[in-house]
Amino acid sequence: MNRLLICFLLVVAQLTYADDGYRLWLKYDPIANTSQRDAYSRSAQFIAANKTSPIIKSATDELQMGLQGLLGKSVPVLTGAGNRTGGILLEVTANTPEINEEGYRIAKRQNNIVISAKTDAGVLYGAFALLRHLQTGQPIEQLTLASSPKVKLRMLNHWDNPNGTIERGYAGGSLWKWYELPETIDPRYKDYARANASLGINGTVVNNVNASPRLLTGEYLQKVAALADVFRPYGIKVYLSVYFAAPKTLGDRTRPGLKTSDPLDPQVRQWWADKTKEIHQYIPDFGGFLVKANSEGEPGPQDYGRTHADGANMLAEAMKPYNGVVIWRAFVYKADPKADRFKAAYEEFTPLDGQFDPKVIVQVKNGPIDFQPREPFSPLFGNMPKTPLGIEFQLTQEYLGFATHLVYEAPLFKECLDADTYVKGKGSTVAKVVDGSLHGYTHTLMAGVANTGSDRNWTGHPMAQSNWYAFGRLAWDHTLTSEVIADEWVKMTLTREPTAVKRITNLLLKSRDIYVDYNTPMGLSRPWAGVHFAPEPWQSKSPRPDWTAVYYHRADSIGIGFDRTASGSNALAQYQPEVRQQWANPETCPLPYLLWFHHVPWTKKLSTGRSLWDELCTRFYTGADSVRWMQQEWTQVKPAIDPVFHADVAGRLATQQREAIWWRDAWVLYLQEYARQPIPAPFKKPDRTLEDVKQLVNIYLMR
Ligand code: GCV
Repeated sequence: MNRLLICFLLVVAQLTYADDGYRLWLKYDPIANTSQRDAYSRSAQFIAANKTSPIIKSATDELQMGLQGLLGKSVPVLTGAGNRTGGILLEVTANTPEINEEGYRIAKRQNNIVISAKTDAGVLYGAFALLRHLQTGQPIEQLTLASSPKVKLRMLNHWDNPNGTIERGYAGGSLWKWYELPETIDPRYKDYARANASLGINGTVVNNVNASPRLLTGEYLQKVAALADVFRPYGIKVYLSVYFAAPKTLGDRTRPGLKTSDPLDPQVRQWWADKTKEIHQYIPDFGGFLVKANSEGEPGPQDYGRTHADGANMLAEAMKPYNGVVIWRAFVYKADPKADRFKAAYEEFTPLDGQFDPKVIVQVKNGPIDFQPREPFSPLFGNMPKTPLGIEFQLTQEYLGFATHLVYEAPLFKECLDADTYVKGKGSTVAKVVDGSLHGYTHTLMAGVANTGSDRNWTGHPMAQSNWYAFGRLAWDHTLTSEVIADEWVKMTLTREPTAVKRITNLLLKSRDIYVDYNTPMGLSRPWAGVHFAPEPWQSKSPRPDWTAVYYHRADSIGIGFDRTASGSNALAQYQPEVRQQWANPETCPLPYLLWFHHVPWTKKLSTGRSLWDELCTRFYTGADSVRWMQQEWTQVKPAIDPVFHADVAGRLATQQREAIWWRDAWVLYLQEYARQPIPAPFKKPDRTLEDVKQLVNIYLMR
């Protein structure tokens, strides 16, 4: 085919293809710049690997598919390269001292591009890295890349239920078609695995932490095994969330359930040993268990007067003959009206440091409460030196506007990872706790609560794909910046037109602060009722105080905020002195965290020169106004974006704009009743009343 014809076909392909978002960042659309395409093409005349295996096949398949799309040519896979040059060699070799087990090195050798790794999985990650390099339009003449994951277990946690729903899921139903499994394998499972492998994600917990015992039945284990078979060639292991009381509840036709699920009961221990053996018969490389116990009504060892360590160690004992791990969540808080929920996890878990079996990892949410739009880091990080602590982020936007608000989460993740615990002096960041370098943990883990679902575009809001992407990239390398990740994602997913890339990257980077400004500025948190979406800062009725909104902001006629200094709950005592001293003083506490730790008078002058009331109003108003700016920026990039994708995001931004004003009005009208101050100029009083807004919320929540 001559060059002109190829160009013509490429243009037609681009003009006629409506992007429904299914292909994520693995689009492999043709490279429009012909000299660049030719240069890449000269280096990609064949693919050859020095071994065969299912994972290596995934790597060669992906390279073939990617190069076909990017370069418009079919690249052959040879059984051996011989003396040929101008190709891509995949090499599993021990001769790679600079990288770890799953790392990769990409270098030019005798006019070939050589992807080397110690393991097949490393080669697969290298293949994806090479494709990313081409997709983002980087030169390959002097190609040398070497990268190793900093964290060993990089996994998604799905909160998917056997009935096909997803707890806090906003992208349709579950990806897993339980009813059809194991016989029918949806091709989507493979695409899910490809997307994860492209980021280096190597584990997936397929079911909700509020776990149904059904997942542990033979019927379901067969289904899970079928998923594991699809994921294995992509280096991904399957994990299960388990229901702690399963020994008691899970009888079958041949045996009734046990009388107890006490972790120290020998029969219960045997039950778990047998169940773990059975799981391995279905899934020989089973990754392990994830457990939510004695939290939000879930059963656990404390039901029998035992500790979290007793419960976790029992499962670890069952797992002893195998490679798997036990991941035990630290998301616990009791219904104690006098307690501060902020302190709960630290209080329950730090006394257990050193008591967990070496197979146990304790999984800690990034902040002390619950995935709020902005939280200080959990004080557990740094304070359990003898227990591997994994971090749990939430990708699904439970508190970030569901599927209508555009919030790029990398800055949220980074803020926590880069926070300094000071536990071993300056520079003891949360990231260094999590990657094990600070305390020498043998197991390291980063988990993200998945934002995927059955929607064609996977994540509901198409831009939320960037959060899946960002999580995976940071789980691999937490030193990457939010900007670098955004830039990559935009180029791979949306456009490579330079001005548009800049604008969208900037939009993404600002989006989280904009959301925080109209939603929960300056350390406000949890202004929600049961549905974590509509504004209800006035909400004060609930079976337990820490499920109300007023518990968190504590607004009164004097001021607003939760006093967590020594004169209040003293939660600050859980941090190292360097952190505590800075945050305990309202003059030095960073403004974004101020109301997390202080009850501040409305009239207090802040470092911005405004009073607290004026500052809060400024944030609510500028936050809501900034959504208009987001809309304008998105309009500007229209010529560079697929029209279907563009229209989808534009529609959601319009909803976001309406809802941001809703948030602004709800907060200022409600708080005004306490602050008794006018809305500062130049902002205009909302043109509705507090009652109007409450009514709107009731309609939304169908009350
Ligand atoms: C899976 C929050 C969410 C719950 C979730 C829980 C958890 O409370 O609202 O839906 O339950 O966190 O992380 O266990």
